[in-house]
Amino acid sequence: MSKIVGGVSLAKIPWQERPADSSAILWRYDANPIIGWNPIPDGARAFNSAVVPFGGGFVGVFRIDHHNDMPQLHFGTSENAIDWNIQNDAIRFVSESGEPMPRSAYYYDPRVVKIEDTYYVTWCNEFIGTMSPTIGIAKTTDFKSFVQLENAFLPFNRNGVLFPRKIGGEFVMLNRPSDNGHTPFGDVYLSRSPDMTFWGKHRLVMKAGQGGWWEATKIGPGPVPIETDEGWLVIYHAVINNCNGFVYSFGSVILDLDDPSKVLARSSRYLLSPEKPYETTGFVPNVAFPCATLCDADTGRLAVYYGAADTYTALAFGNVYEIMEWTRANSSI
Ligand code: BMA
Repeated sequence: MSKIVGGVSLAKIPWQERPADSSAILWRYDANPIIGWNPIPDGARAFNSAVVPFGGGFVGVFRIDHHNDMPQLHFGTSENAIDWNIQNDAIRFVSESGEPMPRSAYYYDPRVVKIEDTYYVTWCNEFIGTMSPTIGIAKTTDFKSFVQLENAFLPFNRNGVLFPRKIGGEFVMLNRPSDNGHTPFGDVYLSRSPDMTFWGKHRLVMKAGQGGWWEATKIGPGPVPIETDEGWLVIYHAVINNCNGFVYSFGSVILDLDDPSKVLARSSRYLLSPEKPYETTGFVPNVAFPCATLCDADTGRLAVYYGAADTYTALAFGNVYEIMEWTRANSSI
């Protein structure tokens, strides 16, 4: 049995037991969605967002699409990680010297990770002046001041997901090179940096389609990897293109601890795929897009935060140990 490494005890994790009549490996919160339409005066939809434990409670960086459909990042707080108090004003990033940074046209799909004593936010950022996506990075220690660093990559890239510790003395980021618009392809790569500024030593981690049609069109890293003594557990999103367009599900992969460009096991089936009305109906139907987890290292309990239909924020529950076992038992490699 695997063991979570470097995690935190999180007795306050949102939790529901698996329904008695279910054998699902991930099961949905029965009060989903936890955030609905028009969550703040300036914003229409909050989804694909990131939450972390902080200061005895929880904080989040939320993707909120405004009434012009342009996404911004908003800070929020919660006592229970279910009921969120989200600020109406978008996060204003500052430079290392405290000056306001130039505004990008869009900011979306944030991830938040704690590395040593600093929290890093990564997101899909406009490479200013190009309307093309790259990975933005900011750091904070107090969630009041967010210091924006250099973009990680040239266009085009989406889904920058940092590992929660340095590996071999370097920061490591999963990412998904792409093109502009509704990219019809995508594989997962890994890049390393000695200083969170210069990124290189790029490696292919995995290509779309290995496990079947559900992930045939494109894949991308989801929440921050979870360290266990048997490898990094990574939840990834995966897309099929059918007669009605893209359908976004998510699956799991286990990466080597010392060299996470090596895949040890990869699910040949999805963990969760759009089924419920809040997943199949909304601004973009048929999207389940995970960007964060909370994990209790004592029990392995896992709460997965995912955007539903590019409209809602939803929660699903599972157990890290079960998902590790299930990934290996259903591996496509
Ligand atoms: C992707 C991203 C996600 C979004 C998904 C479905 O390309 O833009 O933010 O959830 O498409 O629209």
